[in-house]
Amino acid sequence: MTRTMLTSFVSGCFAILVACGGEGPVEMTSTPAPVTRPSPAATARYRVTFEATWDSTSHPTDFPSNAHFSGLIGGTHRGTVSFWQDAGLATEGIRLMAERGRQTPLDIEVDAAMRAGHAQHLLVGSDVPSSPGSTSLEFDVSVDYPLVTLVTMVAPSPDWFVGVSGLNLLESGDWADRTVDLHPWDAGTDSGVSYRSADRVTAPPQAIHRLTGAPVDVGGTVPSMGRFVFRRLR
Ligand SMILES: [Ca+2]
Repeated sequence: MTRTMLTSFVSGCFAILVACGGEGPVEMTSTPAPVTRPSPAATARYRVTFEATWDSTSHPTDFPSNAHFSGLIGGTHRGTVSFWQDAGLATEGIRLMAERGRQTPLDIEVDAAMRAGHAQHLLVGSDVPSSPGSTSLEFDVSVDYPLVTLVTMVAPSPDWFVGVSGLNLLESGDWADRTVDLHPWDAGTDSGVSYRSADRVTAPPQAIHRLTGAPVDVGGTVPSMGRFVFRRLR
């Protein structure tokens, strides 16, 4: 093979490679492997269990004798709405959930989102009257509304809460089981510094932020106060 022939041969191969790459499977003679992309069921049913682990061992500083969590409240929704987020200001519903453990008016905010087409189901669960303890709640989700927001007040506390915001139960194209460790948030509406601090309105309100330092930290890190375990039932 002369140099010219070799160059021509290599150039031809290169041209074929480019052509094959550019035209895709049209020229392929073997049967292409099917693309395995799970197609999620249109709806799924879940049970979420709130496993509250907050106790005098996990958070020894000033642990209150009546430690508990308020009734779960939240909703299933799509990405066009958020009921709370890191660095955002608390709505009245989030404020009263975090300060008083109330499910209203956060439920009204979810209802409004449902009427506007942003949310699908209101989630209302029971409390954990004494921590450690647990409670669970069943709910439906759909491919159009695969996100879950669910919160509960750390009680007693000024304005501290745990929960998730817009947790996506669709993972890699299918309904997934999820376990989420819950670290406390500060709603930014009450400036109390300990579990039993008297009410002290934060004016102007601060953004929602991670709660750090005493009394919830242990040696500078804040252990989780529990977890949400999401299990698909069907
Ligand atoms: Ca606060």
